[in-house]
Amino acid sequence: IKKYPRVIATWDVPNATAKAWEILEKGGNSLDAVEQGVRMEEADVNNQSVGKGGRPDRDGNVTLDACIMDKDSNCGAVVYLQNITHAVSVARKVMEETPHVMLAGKGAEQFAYENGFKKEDLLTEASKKEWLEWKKTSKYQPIINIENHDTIGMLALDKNGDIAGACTTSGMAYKIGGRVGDSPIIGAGLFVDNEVGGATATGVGEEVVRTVGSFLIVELMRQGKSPQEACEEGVKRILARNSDRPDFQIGFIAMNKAGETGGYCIHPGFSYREFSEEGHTNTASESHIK
Ligand code: SD4
Repeated sequence: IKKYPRVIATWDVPNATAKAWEILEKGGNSLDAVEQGVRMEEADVNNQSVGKGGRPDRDGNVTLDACIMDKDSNCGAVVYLQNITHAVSVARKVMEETPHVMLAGKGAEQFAYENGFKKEDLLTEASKKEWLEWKKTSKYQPIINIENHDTIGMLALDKNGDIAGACTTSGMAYKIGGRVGDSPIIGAGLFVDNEVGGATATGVGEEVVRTVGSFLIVELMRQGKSPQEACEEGVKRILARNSDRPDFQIGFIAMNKAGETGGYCIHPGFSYREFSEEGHTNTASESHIK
């Protein structure tokens, strides 16, 4: 059995990994696979952590963060993007059509319209209803694995063994307006290096930004750690500056150039999807707290 092509993604996202696999299986490249893969979640209004249907900030605005990175270390990102479902595709446009890496807010939105993206209302009735309910107490307290579940980070190795990654999210529910997390930050929420492999993160983004989590994991793999060992070390680095039993969740996944994968998280409940010649699997991640 060949170790690649292969795709791996955070959380149980079978539609997204199946889409990416469809592209990889036909001989498509890893960049198209991750973009098309995560778009499935962006379009899915039932995923309330990504794209359309995402939970809003505390003022009721849905604001998206996303990034993408290819085998040549080209990268693109958008932060605080409103009214556009496919943030990852805007990020890809930033990567391919501009001399920049990151566009924010109004500028990113304007750039998206200029590139043919259409304006959409991203706040669904379901997410609006939950937000109005939340407003009654307005207590900002992320609930482990529940409230902020399902940000998608995806890594793909194509038939040539080239890696790409993408990460997209509506961020922490009911965040302060303007808040940006780890997901669109290259090195934090996502990092790939075609000599080594890639890593991506989910959970409380502030902790991932502080430790430059995905970059750290790729560097640890460069030094010889397996994807599993590197993810464990990434979580340990976060625990070192918190309590040993923090009340927030972080989940990392990683894949190296040989197609070996791993995942690790703080609390039980995190899982990751993989699709390869070996089949389509959902793996319950090992966790620091049992
Ligand atoms: C963030 N890391 O904005 C994201 C949230 C997340 O599943 O991963 N949700 O901090």
